[in-house]
Amino acid sequence: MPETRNVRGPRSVALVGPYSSGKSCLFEAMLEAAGAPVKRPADPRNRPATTEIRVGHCSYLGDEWSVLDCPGSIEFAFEATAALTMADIAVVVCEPNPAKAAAVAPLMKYLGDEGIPYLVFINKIDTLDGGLAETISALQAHAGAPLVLRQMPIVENNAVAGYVDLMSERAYQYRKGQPSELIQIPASMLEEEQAARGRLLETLADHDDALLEKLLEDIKPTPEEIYTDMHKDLVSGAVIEVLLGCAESAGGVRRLWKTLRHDAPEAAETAQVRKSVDADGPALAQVFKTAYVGHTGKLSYARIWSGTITDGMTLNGTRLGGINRFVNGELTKVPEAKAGDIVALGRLETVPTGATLSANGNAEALPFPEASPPVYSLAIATTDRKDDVKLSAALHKLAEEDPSLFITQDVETILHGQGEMHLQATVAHLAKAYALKVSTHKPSVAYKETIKKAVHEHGRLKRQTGGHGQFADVKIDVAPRQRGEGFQFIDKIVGGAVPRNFIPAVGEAAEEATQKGAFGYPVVDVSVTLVDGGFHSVDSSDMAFRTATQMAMKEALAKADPVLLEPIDHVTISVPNEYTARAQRLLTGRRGQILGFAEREGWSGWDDVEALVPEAEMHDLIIELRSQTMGLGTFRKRFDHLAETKLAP
Ligand SMILES: Nc1nc2c(ncn2[C@@H]2O[C@H](COP(=O)(O)OP(=O)(O)O)[C@@H](O)[C@H]2O)c(=O)[nH]1
Ligand SMILES: [Mg+2]
Repeated sequence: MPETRNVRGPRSVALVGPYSSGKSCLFEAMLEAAGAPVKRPADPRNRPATTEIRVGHCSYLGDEWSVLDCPGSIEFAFEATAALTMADIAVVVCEPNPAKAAAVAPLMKYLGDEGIPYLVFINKIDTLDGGLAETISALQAHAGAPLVLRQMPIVENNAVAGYVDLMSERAYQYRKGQPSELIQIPASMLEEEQAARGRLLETLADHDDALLEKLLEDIKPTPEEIYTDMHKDLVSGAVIEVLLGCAESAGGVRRLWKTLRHDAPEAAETAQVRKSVDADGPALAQVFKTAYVGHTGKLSYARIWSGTITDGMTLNGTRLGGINRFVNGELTKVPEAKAGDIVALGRLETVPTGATLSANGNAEALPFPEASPPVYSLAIATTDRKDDVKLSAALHKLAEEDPSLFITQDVETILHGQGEMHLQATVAHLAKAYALKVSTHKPSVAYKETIKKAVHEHGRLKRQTGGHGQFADVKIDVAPRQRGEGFQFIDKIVGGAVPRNFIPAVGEAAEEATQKGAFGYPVVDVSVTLVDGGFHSVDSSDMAFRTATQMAMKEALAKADPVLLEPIDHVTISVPNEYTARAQRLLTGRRGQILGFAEREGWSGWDDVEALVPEAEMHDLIIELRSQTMGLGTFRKRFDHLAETKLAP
């Protein structure tokens, strides 16, 4: 049996993996197995998708843990990424179904790239149909290191009844909601068990010459040797340990706990290796989530990397108002928290998500993940205009809580996020937490217009109203410019046909007139040249020249062959290459002009497809892309140019 390591400080494990693989179920089973109180949903088979990190504190065999249940949906990936940044180890929860293996690819790549130790928990083992080999090899195709299957399922009457642990060579029978029972390895499995154990040892021997020598000389390694190798290789990312279980009936959950207990790095190790922080140093913490909770106010979820944080101390210039632990979904106040802990800190009003906290506020900022650029947008408006100020304040807080939400405020207020579900959850939260009635709609496209032909126009204002009249006369040439050149005003007056002091008013009025062209959209890329005009020594004024110019511009813009311009985006879709052709069809179906495709840099088996796509076709692109690529396709876009269009908006 492995010796108990002397663990310093509480550790943290993040449960991640594709949507519906059973993370939330496993979270509850783990807390329950650790004897912590757990709130289960009324109907566990119909639980709503997790959209926010859930934290649970517990202690297992004397070690303290924070378990982080992360959302699986790509639309809430930022929450999961933030949690992973804080965790000592990740458990990638997936299903024994090779067809679903690709869904784990981006996550495994992220974990590998970031050097976050992880193991794989193949959940729903009760649904195993046939062998595990296909699932393992499908997962292996996306993993950056060899997967080592540590357990073999024991199948009885076509159902998984338990497992053989290939490291201890012991067999266990699952007992619903109870610790598994030690049994004999079924005789029929012995041969297969030996072969599987051989594969496990060979993989470990790839990183341990002493073990390799023993294997070659047919000497049985000691259990301690194997456990030490597994721990070392898992922490360094050299191998990925694979466990099995059934979260629903708590099968394999204690085995998972014991593995975590043995193999997860200590908080101090994580601090040192991944954060370059000395765990014995002064108080240092990092905020990974911000939430505004009813009357409690602002809560900053933070992990403490070194030292001790006590209630009431000053962090980054703000006085701490409460340290809370997460017990059974409720907050419990504690006087202090020490290195390794994950707690919710109260009332750090000026502290944003991602901030590094220290007593003097001068600590070097620890890295924090950046949110993916938004892929879906919705315009939002209050149903009652007098709520506008309230909406704006609420949105500000929402954006602070959720760094993957972006807000722009121009003609419309637009929410930009990670998908339809993400923005729906945002709007639902807005309605609930801020009692705001809002409606959402598709954002309008920023059409522009321009002209195709140069025209000459004459504008003349002559008005006699009683004594003092108004007079101005302008002759302008209005001509198209190259796309992107913008507006230009040229003054060609010679001999004082229009006095100097009125000319700026003509220029300003000409530019103002481009705000609304023949189709009602802003006019871009035109030049206006003042060539001639006339004035009256008493009746002329800035005002009169403005009006005359406006009249001339209106006529000119209508006569100069106006055309509508639509914004075109440069779009790069990333997909596993089996979907490349589909992505291209999807783009051409949206009036996209394909520029080409190439291997996605750093992503084996993925392609980037580039195209120019009208913005008017972009609104629900992500929805269709995800539905056609098992949720894996993503894109990024940037404005490219304005193009003439005949489509009426
Ligand atoms: N058959 C089976 N179903 C499971 C198991 N674990 C979870 N589920 C079911 O899978 C669905 C999704 O579970 P959930 O924990 O919400 O998944 P999450 O999205 O990964 O958090 C629920 O209907 C669960 O009841 C398991 O071990 N076996
Ligand atoms: Mg969940």
